[in-house]
Amino acid sequence: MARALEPQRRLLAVYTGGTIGMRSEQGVLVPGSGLAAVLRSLPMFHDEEYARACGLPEDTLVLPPAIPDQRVIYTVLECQPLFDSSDMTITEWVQIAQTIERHYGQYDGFVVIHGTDTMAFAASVLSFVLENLQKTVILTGAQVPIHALWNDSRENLLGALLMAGQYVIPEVCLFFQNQLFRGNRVTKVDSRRFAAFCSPHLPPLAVMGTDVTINWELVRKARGKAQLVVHSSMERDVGLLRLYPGIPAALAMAGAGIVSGFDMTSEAALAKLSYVLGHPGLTPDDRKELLARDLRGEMTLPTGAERRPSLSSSALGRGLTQLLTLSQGQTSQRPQGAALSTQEADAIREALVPSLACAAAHAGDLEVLQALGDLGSDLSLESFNGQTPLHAAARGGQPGAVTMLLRRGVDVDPRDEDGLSPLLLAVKGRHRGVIELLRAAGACLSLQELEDAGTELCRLAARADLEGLQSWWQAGADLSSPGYDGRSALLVAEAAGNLEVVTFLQNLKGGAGVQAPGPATL
Ligand code: ASN
Repeated sequence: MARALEPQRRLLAVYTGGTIGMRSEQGVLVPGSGLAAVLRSLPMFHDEEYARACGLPEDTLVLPPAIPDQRVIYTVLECQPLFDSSDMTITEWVQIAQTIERHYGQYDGFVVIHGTDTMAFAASVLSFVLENLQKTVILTGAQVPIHALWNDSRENLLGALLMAGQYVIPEVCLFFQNQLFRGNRVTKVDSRRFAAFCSPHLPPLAVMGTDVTINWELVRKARGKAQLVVHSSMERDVGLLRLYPGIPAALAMAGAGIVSGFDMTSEAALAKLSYVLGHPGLTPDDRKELLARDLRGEMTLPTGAERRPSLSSSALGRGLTQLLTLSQGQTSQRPQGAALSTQEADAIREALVPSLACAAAHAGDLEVLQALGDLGSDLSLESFNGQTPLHAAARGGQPGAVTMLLRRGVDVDPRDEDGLSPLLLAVKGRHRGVIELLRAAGACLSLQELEDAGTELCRLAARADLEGLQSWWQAGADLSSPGYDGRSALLVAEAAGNLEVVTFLQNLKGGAGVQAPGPATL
């Protein structure tokens, strides 16, 4: 995804209207046709000599070389009619996406010349309509027409052509005033200054100064060789409601259901609603789930929400559960098009249950765990590395899942392929609630685990990790066990001057004892 090095890169510039080409008609600015001819007359936009030598057609222009041995050749496609962007709607934006789709194979990248008034909406809509982009799509426009002596049209358009011509940034972007933004993150903030747009919650993907700086870590990766998909069925009947202090509940349609948009701009939220509600064949739950997901980089999810998707709320989780019920003889629930024999369904079920149960236990997804148990699945089955759902629940620090599994009678002290027990995993994760539950059910550290503990205890004492030491103590470890050099955790803590740890270990010695409490009963 670095700089594209082909000697010639071909772009399609779709001119939809906007101020950039506007001319005055009876004192009023209206979108002006013939942009290609204007660009042809400006040496910064066209190298006539090179074009003639290559025999380029009339509507195709070529930039002077920005770097040696590479040319950006671009064809201007002028829309009929041209728009002031405040007159544009989803219908026109879907048409732009379809134009890109029609020419997708012929060009290396796309520039959409658009009015600024609704460019943030257009960029947001296009980001959802165009799925699996492998090529750069950049919207740009201007505050002052290209015909004016002092204008921003030239640098904005030239910058957009250079970015799309030289780099593969497989997203819908917006270029303005030397900055390349993710399209669904921008909002228009000024109608008079040249810096008309800002991206309040995401830094620019690239900045053009004396050098071009690209923030590659922000740029979305193309999905393998996936085909471009154009979602043209967008719902038009969507609206924006601004919340304000004291807004009446009836106006907020309380009870209609709310899905958090996190840091999405209102432009992106509106476009996403239109995309998700217009997507055919989805249930209301599917739509809610799509709305809550980051689909095109339009919002930043809190890390916890990203890491713990609920299997029960996902189409995958439900589909799998439905599939699993097939082997229970409930053929009436067979999904349309599924033609599995009972033996095949049984084989799939046996293969899937351990991994599904482990994933559900680790995420604390009691609903899926319960559903799997109710199907008669064995919840002590081991997954690929010998770990059981109890291991997963202990590693994930999920007391609810641990309780459910113990109540279903699973073995409390199973060992995985590396000899690790759920209790040891809970200790390593400092999951005190889980440790308590496992100890109460009779789980014990093995002799080997107890022997190995000495060195780990000294390491924790050296780092003043009181919680770590408490976890080992709670799990039944002898905190006076020596480390590899014969010193105890207490000696190490004293030497390091970790007073809190010293006090804790001395109290154990004097009172409760350095030896941990024995297992109680559940
Ligand atoms: N009214 C114009 C438009 O959005 C404003 C502009 O392009 N600067 O088409």
